[in-house]
Amino acid sequence: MTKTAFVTGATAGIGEATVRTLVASGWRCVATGRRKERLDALVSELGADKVHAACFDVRDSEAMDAAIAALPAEFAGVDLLVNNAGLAQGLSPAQEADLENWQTMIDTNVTAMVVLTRKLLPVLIERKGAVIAIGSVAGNYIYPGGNVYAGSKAFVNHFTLALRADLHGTGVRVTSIEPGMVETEFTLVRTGSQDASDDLYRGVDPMTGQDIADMIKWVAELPPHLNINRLEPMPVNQDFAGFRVARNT
Ligand code: NDP
Ligand code: 8X3
Repeated sequence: MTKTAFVTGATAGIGEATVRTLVASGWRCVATGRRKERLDALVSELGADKVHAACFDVRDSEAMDAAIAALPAEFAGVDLLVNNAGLAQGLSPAQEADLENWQTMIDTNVTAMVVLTRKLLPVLIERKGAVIAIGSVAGNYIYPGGNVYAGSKAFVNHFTLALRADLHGTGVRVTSIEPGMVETEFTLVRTGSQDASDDLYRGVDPMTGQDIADMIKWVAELPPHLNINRLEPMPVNQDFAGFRVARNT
C-alpha cells in the first residue's frame, strides 16, 4: 500500500531532497513551503499523483488549517510527518542580536512545528505512523552567535524525544535527526550572502540534503517494531570541541 509523507520545507535543501527520495521509493508526498513555483516544479517533475503542493507559511495557523483541510483524499491519510521547515537568521552575539530575527526563528522553528505536529497527531495515531524531526547539533553543542537558533533546535530535539513518551503504546514511531553542517540554502538565508555561504562550506566537504534525505528514508522504512530515537550525523571535518578561555590582560 502506498504511504503518504507530509514534508515541511520542501522547496529547498533537505526537504526537497526528501520528497524526491521518498517518491523514488514509492511514497506519496505532501510538499510544503512558501515558494509556490518551486512546489509546482516538483509536482510537474514527479507527478500530481505522487506530490501534492501545499503552499503556506508555517507561521500562519489558519493557512495551515486550510492546507490540511484541502488535502485530496489520497494524500489525507498521513503516515509520516517530516518536521523539517526551519531557518536561522543572523550570527550576532545575543547582546547585539535583532529581536525580529529571534521572533522569526521561534515562530518558525518552535511554534509552527508544535502546532503542525498537534494537528496531525490524530491521523498519525490512527495510522500508526511516524514523526521525524530535523533538529540540529546546534541544539546539543554551543557555538558563538548560535543563541536563539541553538535554543530553538534544542527545543526541536527535546520536544521530539518527549513525543516518544506521550505516544507510548500507540505504535507511532518518533525520531530526532540532529545534523551538523549540510550545504543547502541554510547559510544563504542565515547571512543573506552567497559568498558567506560559499566561504563556510569551502574545503569542509559538508553533508548534502541528499545525505539527510537518505537517513530519513532509512528511518521511515524500518520494520514497525524498530524505533531510532535520535541520530546525530556530522561531516568528518566538523567536530564538537568548543571550549575557549578569555584571558585577563
Ligand atoms: P534550506 O534553507 O535549504 O530550506 C529550508 C526550508 O524551510 C525551505 O523549504 C523553506 O521554504 C522552509 N521554510 C522556512 N521558513 C518557512 C516558513 N515560514 N513557512 C514555510 N516554510 C518555511 O535549509 P535546510 O534544508 O538546510 O534546512 C532544513 C532544516 O534543517 C531546518 O529546520 C534547519 O534548521 C535544519 N538543519 C539544517 C542544517 C544545515 O547545516 N543546513 C543542519 C542542521 C539542521 P520557503 O522559503 O519556500 O518557505
Ligand atoms: C545548522 C548546523 O553546524 O551549521 O543547524 O550550526 S550548524
